[in-house]
Amino acid sequence: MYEHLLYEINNGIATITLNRPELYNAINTKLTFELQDALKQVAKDAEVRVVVLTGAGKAFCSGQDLNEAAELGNRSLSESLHKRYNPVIKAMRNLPKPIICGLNGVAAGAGCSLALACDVIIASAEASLTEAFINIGLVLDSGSAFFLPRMVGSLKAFELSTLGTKIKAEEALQLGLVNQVVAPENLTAAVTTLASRYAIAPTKAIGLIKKMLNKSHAATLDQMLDYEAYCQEIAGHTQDFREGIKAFREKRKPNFKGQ
Ligand code: T3D
Repeated sequence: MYEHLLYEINNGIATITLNRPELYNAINTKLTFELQDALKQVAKDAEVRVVVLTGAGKAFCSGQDLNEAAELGNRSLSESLHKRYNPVIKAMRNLPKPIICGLNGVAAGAGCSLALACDVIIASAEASLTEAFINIGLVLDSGSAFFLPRMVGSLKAFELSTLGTKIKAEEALQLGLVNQVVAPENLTAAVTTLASRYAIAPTKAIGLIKKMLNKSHAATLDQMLDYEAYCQEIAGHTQDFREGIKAFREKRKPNFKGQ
């Protein structure tokens, strides 16, 4: 189906694997458009209730393919971001379903941004993150300038993005850049355990919570109180809410359908 992505769906979990392992899953033009397409598929497929994003081989993603960048020569990077990268990040943040990053190895440049745009990051102890842009004379892009200071604070964000150093998984955990660090051999199991939990969760409510948290970055308390009321009204009309109440009263586990 795709040249540079693996895409599979199992028990409500869509797994998208960046698949150019020999180049540490560097992102070329084709891969960005394939990723845009895969994100459209997971958005419209009601069977999908959670997405896992991971990389094939040793790395998660090394960012823009620098061989392609050299071949393309002098071009507009702004245009490249607007057409290729930004739609991916927007689609990830607007997807009303959780996205779990299975951080299997290094994430650099736009690859780091891709990881930070996920809702949950579970890292292998061998993984690392690097805002590598500065190492080639570029600035943060693909959302890193948005996500990084919110996750680590402005002092640390300046340091990490101007020095381009590699943040190892354990340090990333201390900084609040990843949710959990596991032994490399346990990564798939840890990701699958969490994804399986989301696959039977009240998906509509999770989608709404994601929207609320996105919005809260730029909202006042008054605006958020109104937005909470608006979203709760929607959640209150879902089948899953009815099932949640019923299951509570019947003293059993709810059977959420994501509707
Ligand atoms: O459109 C636009 O251009 C605008 C968008 C820009 C967004 C960006 O992402 S800019 C930032 C681009 N990425 C980088 O600058 C990262 C470059 N790579 C690295 O810094 C390092 O390779 C890593 C930190 C990712 C990993 O280091 P290490 O020592 O573990 O591995 P390595 O030996 O450097 O790399 C392994 C192989 O992957 C190697 O190939 P080889 O020599 O074994 O045949 C290396 O060339 C290749 N590779 C790694 N990153 C890229 C890459 N090939 C192409 N493009 C890459 N980005």
